[in-house]
Amino acid sequence: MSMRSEVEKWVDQSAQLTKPDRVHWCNGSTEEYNGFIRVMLADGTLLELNSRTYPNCYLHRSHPGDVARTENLTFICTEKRDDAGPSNNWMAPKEAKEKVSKLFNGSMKGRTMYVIPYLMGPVGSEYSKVGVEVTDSLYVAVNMHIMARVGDVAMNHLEKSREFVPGLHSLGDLSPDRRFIMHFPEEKLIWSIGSGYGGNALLGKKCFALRIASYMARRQGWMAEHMLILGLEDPSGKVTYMAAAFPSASGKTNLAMMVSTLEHEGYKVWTVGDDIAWLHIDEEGQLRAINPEAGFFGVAPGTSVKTNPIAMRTINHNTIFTNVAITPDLQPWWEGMGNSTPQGLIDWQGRRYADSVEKAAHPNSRFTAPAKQCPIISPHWEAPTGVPISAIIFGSRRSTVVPLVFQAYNWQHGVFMGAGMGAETTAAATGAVGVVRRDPMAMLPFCGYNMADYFRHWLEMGKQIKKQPKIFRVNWFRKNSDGKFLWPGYGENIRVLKWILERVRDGGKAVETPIGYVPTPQSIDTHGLDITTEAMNELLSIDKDGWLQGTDNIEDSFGKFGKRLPDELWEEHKDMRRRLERSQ
Ligand code: SAT
Ligand code: MN
Repeated sequence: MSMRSEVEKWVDQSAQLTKPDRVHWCNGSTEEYNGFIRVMLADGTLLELNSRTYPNCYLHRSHPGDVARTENLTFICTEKRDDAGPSNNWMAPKEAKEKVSKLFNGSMKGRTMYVIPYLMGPVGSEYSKVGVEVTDSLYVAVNMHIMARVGDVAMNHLEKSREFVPGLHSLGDLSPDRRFIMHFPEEKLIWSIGSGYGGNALLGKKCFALRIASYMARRQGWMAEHMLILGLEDPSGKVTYMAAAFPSASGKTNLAMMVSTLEHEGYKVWTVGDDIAWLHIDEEGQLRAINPEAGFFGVAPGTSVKTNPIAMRTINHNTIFTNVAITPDLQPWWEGMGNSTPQGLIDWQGRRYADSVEKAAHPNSRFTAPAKQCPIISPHWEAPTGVPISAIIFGSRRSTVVPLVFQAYNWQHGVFMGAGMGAETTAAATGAVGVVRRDPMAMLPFCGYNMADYFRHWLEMGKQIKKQPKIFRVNWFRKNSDGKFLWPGYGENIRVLKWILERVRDGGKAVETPIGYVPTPQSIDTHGLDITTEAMNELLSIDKDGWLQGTDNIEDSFGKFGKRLPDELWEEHKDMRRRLERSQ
């Protein structure tokens, strides 16, 4: 059977279940995109923004109860519960299908089903993969147009790759009581109903490119990671690539698009991706990364000409905004845009904003913009073979304990560092914000199988890489006792990347400490930066009690995996505790 017929067969089955009035196959063209936009403007699901300042930009307001990923309604449905592991919600595949097919039954009646064949990864890359999403949401269709490579390009790739990940999506009634984001990794299938938002609904993103892909990657010997990819150009013009894992809404987009404050010295950043990396080992044993996505689905609040001027230039045309506020002359607005609250503002729910206690833009409001519009997009961002990775960075928000930057002793220690990473929760998922939880490799909500096996896979991959990338931990978010950030962040983070680059090249001064190699305060270039010596010392200080407490938290978190957790990680844990106890 041709691959097209395979896709058709699955689409027919989906249509029989959901009973749409019409089926539309997307071809990915600009005409199609524009046509969809017109329909959405007519039915009110989109509002056109100021065409002078934001040409071809639109606002979508989601259902107020559907504004972020819902981790409690996200399931990994493997035959055996233990294969999903203790960090995932689990349901048996049969039970999941019975339960959710009742909700899909007739869910598209009176509506159109859009069939979206899409390619994740550069055209012509052997690392790229095809998904097919069927959805009754035009909002999803237009977002997928931006976030992935849609249409014939995917169907053509499929003829060679001969494998696709089907994803069935329906808005249902948008009630969280009937919302399920189901993954069947063993059959590489996604079923999502009851949400139209972000990672719940744009199935190419977290559902495929992380949860299903991580499962495939382990079997096939590669890695699917929640990482940005950037190129750091040095004064000689050489570009070194780094991949960095941070939880959602923790500054990946800002780091990936950073305007370096050391540009006059010749240090400059190139963007390859801002959210997901697929990592492969090539024939020479070199780790290489591709960005499977074609767009950015970034957090709007906090994005400004000061914090991320590149993003501001990326998103002022051809962009879809979701749940931001608007000014009376139809310009998008959010908290932290760098100007004062405009008069006559309309909030994210379409109400007049009167300086209420609530935010005008939802804290998880987003922009969807084509990656190619980024002024500093790397010339290699679509290279079929990807870019070579020399450093891996783990980062998260931690107001205390964790220093600005430090380096793991070696790969195994780095895997331990990632696996034990604590992170403060953000508005990207529903639930409390600012609570510290263990978020291994920033993949806690995104690993499609037992994370103990995932750690094992990291350890095994390390053995196969000839020149192992060095592994680092960063934290831009440490605060002093007054609750003020110690580090300026944003473009000044280039100073930390510069030290990382030096370490990659076996330079850069550091001291050996119980937690890893910590830079000496002088080895971070603070030239021209208004920062006190005390602040630098505090940023790089080791809070022994805090770290000992951390090792207890890691013990609890590792303990949940039982015997499946690799012994190597327990050894690293034991060694770190011993080093801490011996230190003064
Ligand atoms: O909603 S998304 O999962 O796409 C964004 C995020 O939470 O990282
Ligand atoms: Mn993300």
